[in-house]
Amino acid sequence: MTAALVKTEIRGRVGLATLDRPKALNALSNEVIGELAKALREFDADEAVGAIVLTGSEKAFAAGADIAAMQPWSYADVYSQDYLGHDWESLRRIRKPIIAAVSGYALGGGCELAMLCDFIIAAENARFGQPEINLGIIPGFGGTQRLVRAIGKAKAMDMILTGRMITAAEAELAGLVSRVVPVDRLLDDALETAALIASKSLPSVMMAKECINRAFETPLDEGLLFERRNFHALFATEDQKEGMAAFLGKRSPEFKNR
Ligand code: CO8
Repeated sequence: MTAALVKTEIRGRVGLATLDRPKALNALSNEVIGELAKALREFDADEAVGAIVLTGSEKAFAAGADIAAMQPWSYADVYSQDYLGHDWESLRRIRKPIIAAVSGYALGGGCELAMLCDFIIAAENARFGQPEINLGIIPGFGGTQRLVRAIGKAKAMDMILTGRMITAAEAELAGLVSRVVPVDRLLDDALETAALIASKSLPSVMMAKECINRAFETPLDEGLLFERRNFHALFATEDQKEGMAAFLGKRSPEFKNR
């Protein structure tokens, strides 16, 4: 039996998935992504989990797609296996919030995987980049789309056309990451943040995620209507009654996630 490439555990109400392929700096082979997709789907289906943290090692969140595996592939190989389809695509259908806790390198597919998460907390040593151009290819898992939305055209063009890496500080300034923390605080900070999110009412958390993501897919008019209808729908939950009663009663809410 081969060792797991993605370690999972549940801490409180937080599902923690850790990429664990240290010898290749967590290079994202199909096997790694297959295991990750399965782990995240299980967290998504588990009532005990309210939020998810995805992390790597101190040296690398993930140094990209597996270059050794890709090097010999022909067009027919990547097309017929629908490389970056299937498991890769299924990652974006996870409905619970996912925080990427990034230390070290987040390059190529690693940067794209972090961007696919709902937000990124970076350690001070984090380095983000889309170096595919140095390999004679381009980003293939959302880099040309999500990076532009995250940091704007000028910086995205700069990064993708030159392949240069940016530091955690530059990533924070550009809006790619939500905050930067010391390396030794990264996991605790991400887990505490996820635990805070998991303490809220899950339907409202999931709807908020869905509405924010819809902002990238629709014209403003449609997005506002989508938001308003979901807002209305939350008045059908017990947690809305509880949350507002708790506020008025000057006590903490006890959410039941229904
Ligand atoms: N694939 C396979 N193996 C890798 C990768 C990778 N992406 N990155 C590092 N490794 C391996 C190295 O080959 C090396 O193996 P070995 O010890 O057997 O020689 C080991 O990891 C350690 O790496 P280095 O010795 O190079 O470590 P350094 O500290 O000197 O350098 C770097 C670290 C700067 C991160 C360097 O390893 C590097 O530049 N890596 C490649 C980064 C890169 O180009 N990434 C983009 C890959 S292409 C891509 O992601 C396509 C995206 C399309 C979507 C796919 C979604 C995943």
